[in-house]
Amino acid sequence: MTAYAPDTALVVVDVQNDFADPDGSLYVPGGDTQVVPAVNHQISLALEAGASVFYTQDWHPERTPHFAIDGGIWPVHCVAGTAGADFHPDLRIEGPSVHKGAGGEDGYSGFTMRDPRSGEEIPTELASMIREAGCRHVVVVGLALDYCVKDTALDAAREGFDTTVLLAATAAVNLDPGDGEAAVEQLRRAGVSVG
Ligand code: VGL
Ligand code: ZN
Repeated sequence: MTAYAPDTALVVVDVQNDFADPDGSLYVPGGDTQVVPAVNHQISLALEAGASVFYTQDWHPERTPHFAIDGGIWPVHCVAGTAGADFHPDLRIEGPSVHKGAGGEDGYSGFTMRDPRSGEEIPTELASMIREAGCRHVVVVGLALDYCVKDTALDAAREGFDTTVLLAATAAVNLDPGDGEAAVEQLRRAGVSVG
């Protein structure tokens, strides 16, 4: 259980239809039934305590090396401006959203994007938004534990934020069974609290 305070940022990762709706192209089991209500509960607790809430959205062009059709590993998902990229309709929206990947960048973190050609890491505005809100603690929830939640939390810790991932408010893709558990191990080794 996390105590929220005014210097906490709750980062809600990629609770979008393609991940959270059973008809989405990259549905994460439990995204709708478990994750959306659990995330909404965290948003309520955060707001009651005066914490800030931020969102990320996976936001791809129609063609990108992120997708299997162009050499990546994923089905087409979260194409900018489509219904699949919209927030799940039941998600409470209480803060700004950072869109990642609109220029065809790859990578999973809400804090950085990777240029698929040069491999260069490009920061998003998320870290500065969190700092400008006066936050030192970051709580990460949303989808998916073994990709965007993990990489967002690892980057938050690298940025120097005291970082927590709430397992009850996330779920794993588990492309390989055990990916979710491996993600938890990796997070703990990096000094992220997993609760
Ligand atoms: C994600 C796979 C591909 C995520 C994004 O939000 O975890 N996973 N793109
Ligand atoms: Zn993606």
